[in-house]
Amino acid sequence: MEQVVIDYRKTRFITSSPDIKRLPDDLGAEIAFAGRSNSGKSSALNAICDQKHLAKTSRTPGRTRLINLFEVKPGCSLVDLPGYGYAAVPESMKRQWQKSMSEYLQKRKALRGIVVTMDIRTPLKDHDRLILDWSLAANLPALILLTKADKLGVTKRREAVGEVKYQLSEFGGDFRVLAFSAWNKIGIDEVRQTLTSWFTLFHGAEAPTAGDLAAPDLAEPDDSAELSTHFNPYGQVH
Ligand SMILES: Nc1nc2c(ncn2[C@@H]2O[C@H](COP(=O)(O)OP(=O)(O)OP(=O)(O)O)[C@@H](O)[C@H]2O)c(=O)[nH]1
Ligand SMILES: [Mg+2]
Repeated sequence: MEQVVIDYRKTRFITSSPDIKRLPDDLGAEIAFAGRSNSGKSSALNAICDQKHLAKTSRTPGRTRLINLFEVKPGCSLVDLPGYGYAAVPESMKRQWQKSMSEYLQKRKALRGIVVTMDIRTPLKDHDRLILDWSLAANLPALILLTKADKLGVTKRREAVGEVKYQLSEFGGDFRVLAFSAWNKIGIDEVRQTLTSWFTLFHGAEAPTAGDLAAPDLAEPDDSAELSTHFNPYGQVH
């Protein structure tokens, strides 16, 4: 098969939306970046696209509050989602972000795969596990980026990747785990290759996924009952 090359540097901002109703038509192929607040989603997206200010980044957690859509080429887009697990925002605002994120994951037919970012020093928090479990149940491929890998030496980095792979073996899924640094450009080529394979494999095809499966419940334990009917692999009633 002819090798497809996608030039991620051509990626351009299309729109920001508080909910999926205001996104462009649900066509083509989209790959979403999900992860805890401040884990480096927006920075990863910028590094992959080799552009400094495509997605807004910040030292303050909770920078990305809307669903942000970027077009790589016609029919292929990257989506920067609001982060989860950030405590210091008003409850109502948190609910709104989580709702828009869950809604996107649950309903967007164009979704072809997710990139889950986790700080390499603190991977696999509860909500990360929930989202990975959900992706498995939804039959959606997931790529795990252990971000800020520049904070560790090569040996520790390798150990961290090995540990996460080991922990995930119990999930039974075929997750790809990469050490990544937006600052030092670690893992960029590998991520691009994976994204390109998802875009080409599933382009134009029906989503391999989500169907009617509810999105992961990423609400905090004291969050609104409205979200509590969402898929929860651990069976906890929130
Ligand atoms: N050392 C290091 N810091 C990074 C790296 N990538 C991101 N950061 C820092 O981590 C912080 C958060 O980065 P963002 O990309 O805004 O994180 P985010 O996941 O989009 O955060 P929210 O939008 O709040 O959910 C910023 O201070 C970044 O400079 C990296 O590769 N190495
Ligand atoms: Mg962000």
